[in-house]
Amino acid sequence: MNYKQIVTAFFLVFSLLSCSKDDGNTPVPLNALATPFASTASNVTNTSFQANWVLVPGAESYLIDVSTDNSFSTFVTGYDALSNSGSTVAISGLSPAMAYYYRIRAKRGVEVSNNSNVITVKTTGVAAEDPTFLKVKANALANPFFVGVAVKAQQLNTGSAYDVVLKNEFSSITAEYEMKMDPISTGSGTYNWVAADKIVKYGNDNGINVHAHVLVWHNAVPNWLKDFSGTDAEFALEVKKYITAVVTHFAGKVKSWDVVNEAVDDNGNMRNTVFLTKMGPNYIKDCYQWARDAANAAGDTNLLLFYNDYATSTNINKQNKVFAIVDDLKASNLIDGLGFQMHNTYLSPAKTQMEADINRAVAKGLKIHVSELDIQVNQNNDITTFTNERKLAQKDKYKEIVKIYNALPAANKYALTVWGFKDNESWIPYSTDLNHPGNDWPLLYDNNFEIKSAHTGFLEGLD
Ligand code: 9MR
Repeated sequence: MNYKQIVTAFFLVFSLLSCSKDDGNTPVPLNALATPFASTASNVTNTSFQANWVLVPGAESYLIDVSTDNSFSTFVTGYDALSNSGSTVAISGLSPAMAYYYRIRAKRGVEVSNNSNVITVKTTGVAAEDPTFLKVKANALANPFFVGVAVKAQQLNTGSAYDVVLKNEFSSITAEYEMKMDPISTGSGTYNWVAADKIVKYGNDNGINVHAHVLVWHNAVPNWLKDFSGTDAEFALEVKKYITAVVTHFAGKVKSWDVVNEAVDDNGNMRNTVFLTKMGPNYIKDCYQWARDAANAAGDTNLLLFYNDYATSTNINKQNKVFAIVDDLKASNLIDGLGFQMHNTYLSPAKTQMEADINRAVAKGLKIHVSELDIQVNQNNDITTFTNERKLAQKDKYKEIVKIYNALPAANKYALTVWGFKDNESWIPYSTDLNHPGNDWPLLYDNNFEIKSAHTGFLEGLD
């Protein structure tokens, strides 16, 4: 090779190298396979979609990845580098209402391009709910707790839908109203035990825990006691007689009692009830003492005594007053647990508010009962049907409270009770007590007794 040939060869190599630089710095092979562009999915159904991309010059085939996470740490079965020679492929066998991600690489011989952009596609339809039974999952936890439901005596007939669901799913029951004073107390010293006995027997016969609700509540005072014309001291004796009779009647058959319910007003003061008016501020302590004495006298020294109230997570004045009552009872060893009703909405209370509230009771060594859980999704009456978006928001909120509960120390766990079965039988829709302006869907089962996304959220809270 002469000098001229060497110079020519040098220039040829130099110019070839220059042409092959894509950024001026990094040499890449000539005619490198371009990265394909993934385009939007088409024909989306509840179980499939069509993945699309733009063809790349020189490509012989394409590799398609489909995943349920956008970092592609796992792949949908059958879609890990699936090979295809066209510009579209049908992806099938998917689950309804789920997000999927796909990306494409071009291939020529052994050469494979970079991954394309990632396309997100959500399948249509309604998510299939997890059919696992609540108590089965809760019982398998390292630190299990009771999963409870509010019941009515008429639901507890063997073979009824309620009976079947209850025995499958729940390990605790609370009477929604039939163990309150107004149905039981028919007069001074006279009692109607029929419905309450049926509920307690059902629990006992089926190995289901019974949380008894409630001895003293201003909203459940029978007329004869409301209209009581005796002295205040005689009124107090009637309350004592009632508490003693009822606690004695169910001693050994129920695990716990809500002794006093909702004694604090929303303004953070003692609620102005007939009990406060006639018995004075010490009435709460008296009621707990009478309950404890009756249980002990009947040989039930393990009865758990609870105080129960609502909206303490968002109303700090109320929360403070409740804890002042708790401290007072605790000083006399008259309280074992605190019930947080949790008639919540899909927006409130915030996680941190619930945690702070519950943790105050944990710090006092009390058992925690989330005692009347339901989650409204239409408190502002802005929907007429239960939308998918609200279903998922409600699911998340159920998951959140169950997660908070499940994270409690073992010694503080007692039960998490849902306030009823089916949406259309809940006290929430159109409730005058709540000033609820419309329909709502607050529970775990729909009107047909099908499990809702809320139920799946409950299960996910146990993960
Ligand atoms: O949900 C209960 C409803 O069916 C009863 O008619 C009502 C009166 O007994 O009580 C409802 O339950 C309340 C619970 O006992 C205490 N916290 C508030 C609940 C909703 O009012």
